[in-house]
Amino acid sequence: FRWIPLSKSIPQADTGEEVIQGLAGNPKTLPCRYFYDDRGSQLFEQICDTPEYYPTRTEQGILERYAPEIVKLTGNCELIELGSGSSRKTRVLLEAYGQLEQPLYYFPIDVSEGILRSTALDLLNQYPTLRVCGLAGTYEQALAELPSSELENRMLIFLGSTLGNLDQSERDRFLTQIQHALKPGEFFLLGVDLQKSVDLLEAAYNDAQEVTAAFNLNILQHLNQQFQGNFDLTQFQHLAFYNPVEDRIEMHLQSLINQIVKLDALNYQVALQVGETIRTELSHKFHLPILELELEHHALHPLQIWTDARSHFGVLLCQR
Ligand code: AVJ
Repeated sequence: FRWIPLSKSIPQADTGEEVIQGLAGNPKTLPCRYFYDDRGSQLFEQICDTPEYYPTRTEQGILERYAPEIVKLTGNCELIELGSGSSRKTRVLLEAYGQLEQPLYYFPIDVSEGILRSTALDLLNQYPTLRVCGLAGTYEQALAELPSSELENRMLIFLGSTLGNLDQSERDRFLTQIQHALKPGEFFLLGVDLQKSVDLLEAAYNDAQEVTAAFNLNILQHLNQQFQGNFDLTQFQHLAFYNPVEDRIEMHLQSLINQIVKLDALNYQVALQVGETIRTELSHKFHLPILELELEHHALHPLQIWTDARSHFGVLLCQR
């Protein structure tokens, strides 16, 4: 089995099952991957450039500083990235691995095919010797179909604290999948957002330009488009706050009125009371010693951990 350059999309009809499950639940929730249609991916890129959203630039700084060390620890390997988006932080790694002057393989995986294609083209222009094969699909789909190695060694890359979007049981399942996808000796590079003052955390999800609010509301637009829905975006407002019991930011969309919304393609409707919320995202903030234990528990052994000077963000290189 070989991946097809430039991009392969796993054709699997989206039944919307998880959407119905989420909206029928108590509390009401939506799977956060529905943020990332092409417009949502663009809005996320804009969030990364707001002054309040510190994670992207902090992680980038750590990678810039320590990429040579990462390369030294792993040697040449194939880079497989889950949730690659614009690959903006990964470019630092591509540069560093490029120094080895050996063939370099990069497999970006993203649910948003638009950003995957444009990023892959861009990278091929910028790094002519790079071999890029993209895969449009979910993490579950991708981990079940990882490319067979051309090289001895592979490294799975999971940056941006996307791990924080999973709840405990989802995280457990995900780390088990990573464990099984990797052969002993292969690597897992993980970026995670760390616990810090509530003010800084809440500001990062309530930026003054309200890009995060637009990003949050766009999930409804995506559902409208994909499932013939009639969500009225002006009848919802963005909420984001820290939940100190669970150590996580929660994003919600709060209904401004009593309303009934239909998703025709799913033959489903949902009633919302004024003030009721749909929880759209969890973003856990990690405590490194606890996370290390959790990784060890999945046979992913942290070899080295790097943080910024303020310990706002952590990058962990783990070996299976
Ligand atoms: C990059 C998906 C982890 O949870 O911080 C940014 C997404 N949501 N602002 C995060 C996000 C609101 C982000 N992840």
